[in-house]
Amino acid sequence: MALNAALQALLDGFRAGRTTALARAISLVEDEREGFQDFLHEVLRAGPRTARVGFTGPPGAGKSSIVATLATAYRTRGEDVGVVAVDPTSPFSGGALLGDRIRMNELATDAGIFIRSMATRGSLGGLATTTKEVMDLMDAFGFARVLVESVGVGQTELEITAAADTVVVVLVPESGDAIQAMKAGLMEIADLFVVNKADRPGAQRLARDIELMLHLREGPSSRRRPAALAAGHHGPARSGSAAPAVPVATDSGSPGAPAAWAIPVLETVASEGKGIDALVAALDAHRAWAEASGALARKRRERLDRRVREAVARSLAIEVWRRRGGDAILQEVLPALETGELTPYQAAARIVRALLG
Ligand SMILES: Nc1nc2c(ncn2[C@@H]2O[C@H](COP(=O)(O)OP(=O)(O)OP(=O)(O)O)[C@@H](O)[C@H]2O)c(=O)[nH]1
Ligand SMILES: [Mg+2]
Repeated sequence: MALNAALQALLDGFRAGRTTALARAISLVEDEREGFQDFLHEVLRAGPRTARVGFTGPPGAGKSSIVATLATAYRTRGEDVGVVAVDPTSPFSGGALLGDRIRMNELATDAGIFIRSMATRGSLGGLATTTKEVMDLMDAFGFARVLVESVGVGQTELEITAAADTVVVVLVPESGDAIQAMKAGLMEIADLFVVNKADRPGAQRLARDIELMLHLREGPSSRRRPAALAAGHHGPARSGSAAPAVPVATDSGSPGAPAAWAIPVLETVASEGKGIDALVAALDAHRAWAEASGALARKRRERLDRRVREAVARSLAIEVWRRRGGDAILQEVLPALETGELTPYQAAARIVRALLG
């Protein structure tokens, strides 16, 4: 799978660490231009190295504020950060309040922070697939952290967030109670809860309710928090460095086995940077736990499985729509579909036969 000259030049720029090359590589993948799979193949040889953290939660919960503050905190530790924002109304894509936009722009002038907002337009691979590939590109580019923001409402957004190593669910008192979060499927994907806007009434109560809900769901034993974990870990967490000492508590039933992850519920005031240090520590702790317990390896394996299925689905889609005239057949049979002479299933069968034939 040799790259053509233009893509080889792009690859050279990418490997040399030029952010212009990263930006162009992302466009290549987003637009699914000729050779994008070969390009991904080249850059993904090294495998995943970066810590991927996904943030989800209702609109306006403060996800962007948290991501911005976190990114700054990581920068002070000397880590480069890639940010992917999937929500079109996010300040990252310029859709929000002026104050936020100014803050994001300040962030964007830091060479150690690369921000990309994803368009919600469709593609043959789908937004979720493309976003995951953009995370892969940022990983391969060498960012120590990749932070992904998406609004946790639709299946696509949940899928994107679930593709992160660590999932942070951001809630606010205004977003309703813990039961609503549970109904929305957020309890299932959270590795960490953040109750933001803790300067507002109801925040503590919401945090308590989430704790209670987690407690009820998991049972009391798994909620015992290992002492070392609560203390947090402040060392450099660049991947590749030696794994930090990991809190390993033993459940009475299985001596020696790593304790289940006790999902922390943190309170923050992102607009003032309050609680961000604790969030940094909790994210480090989750990373350390995930590495030591095998949870990260398991997650990566599931990711690979899913990725191959997605790649197959997209290759087939490209093949049938672009290369084997699926579009032409569809246009041809549309009138028959409109009159009811053909059903969509018959039309689909005809197109699939054209692919297989
Ligand atoms: N009072 C208060 N306001 C906050 C806090 N954090 C963020 N905000 C404000 O809440 C608003 C929304 O914050 P964002 O960071 O844009 O929230 P978001 O979740 O990214 O929003 P969307 O991307 O549009 O879903 C902004 O006006 C912030 O300044 C907080 O802790 N307390
Ligand atoms: Mg946002």
